[in-house]
Amino acid sequence: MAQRFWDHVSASLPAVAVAGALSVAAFPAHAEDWRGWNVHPDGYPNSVALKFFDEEVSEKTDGRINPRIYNNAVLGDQPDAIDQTRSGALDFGNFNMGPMGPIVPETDVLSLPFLFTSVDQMYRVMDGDIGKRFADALAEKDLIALSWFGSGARSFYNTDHAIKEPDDVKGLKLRVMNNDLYVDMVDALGGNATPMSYGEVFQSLKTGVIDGAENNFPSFESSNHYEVAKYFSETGHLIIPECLCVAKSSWNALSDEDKSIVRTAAEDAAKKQRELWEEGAEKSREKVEAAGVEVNVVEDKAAFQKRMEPIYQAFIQEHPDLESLIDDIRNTQ
Ligand code: GTR
Repeated sequence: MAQRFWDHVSASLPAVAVAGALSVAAFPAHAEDWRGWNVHPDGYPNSVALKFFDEEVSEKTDGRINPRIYNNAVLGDQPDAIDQTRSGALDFGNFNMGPMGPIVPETDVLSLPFLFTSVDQMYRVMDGDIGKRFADALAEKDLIALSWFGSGARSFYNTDHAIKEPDDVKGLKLRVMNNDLYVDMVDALGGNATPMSYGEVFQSLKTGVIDGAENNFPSFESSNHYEVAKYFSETGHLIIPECLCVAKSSWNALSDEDKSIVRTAAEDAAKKQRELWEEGAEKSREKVEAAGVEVNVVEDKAAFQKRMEPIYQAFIQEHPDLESLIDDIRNTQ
């Protein structure tokens, strides 16, 4: 895929930037060298699992396929990377289903606040028939979802005060991922949502362009947002799965034997990621608390949930065909 990736880069960047990218990334020349996207830094649970995937695939295919994950979103921000993987300019990536919604509407179901009651329930859903249904919807948009990673539960954090009840969100400017459902979610709480790429959040918090954002403990910590936002309130409003997705064109170029090796490696990488997540989330929590972040438990989650009802109503009105999918997820024990 090297040639197509290169064409894409050279078509979209000025010559100086292209020369810079060449010297920084030193793109390998063989067609079987796979380039993968990851937003997180080295050491993050997902990054460790993705590195394992790289090594496992290279080893088990005797070097026929050599995936290499590029951390820290150096290959672009998430919505661009999803597009690039769909077109085959990138070969694989670890994508959150939040920014996937605008491309694969079915996955928007997973961005409905308080849909899942626990991370374990989310795993059970995604590992079963419903997960296959999402994988089919992604495949129609040229993404082959091989396994599902977790990303804990997302909560609000900000620079000003603890959020204990919905009205505490009033007037706060909060960064959200690129999906209108999150804008509606923050609106419903009386805040002002600002969709923005992950990489811009730290500076925006620092300069006061935004007052806060929402994420899980590992991201709050590894992005250094905790250095600026000292109030983390455990609303746990979103539990969103992430895929290890391969570009359809890269997938179709594999032999059946290699497909099976790559799929198994992706499934094993997901197992690893889920294990590492538990431990990592606890460590991140301890680190931010030690750094002076005030973490508060939100007692009355039902009050937040209640504010989300109009979002569900509007969603079902717009996508009547997805109502039974919401019910099926809710009914999964
Ligand atoms: C992280 C997630 C990333 C990205 C990021 C964000 O928790 O793992 O894929 O979606 O949040 O907020 O942009």
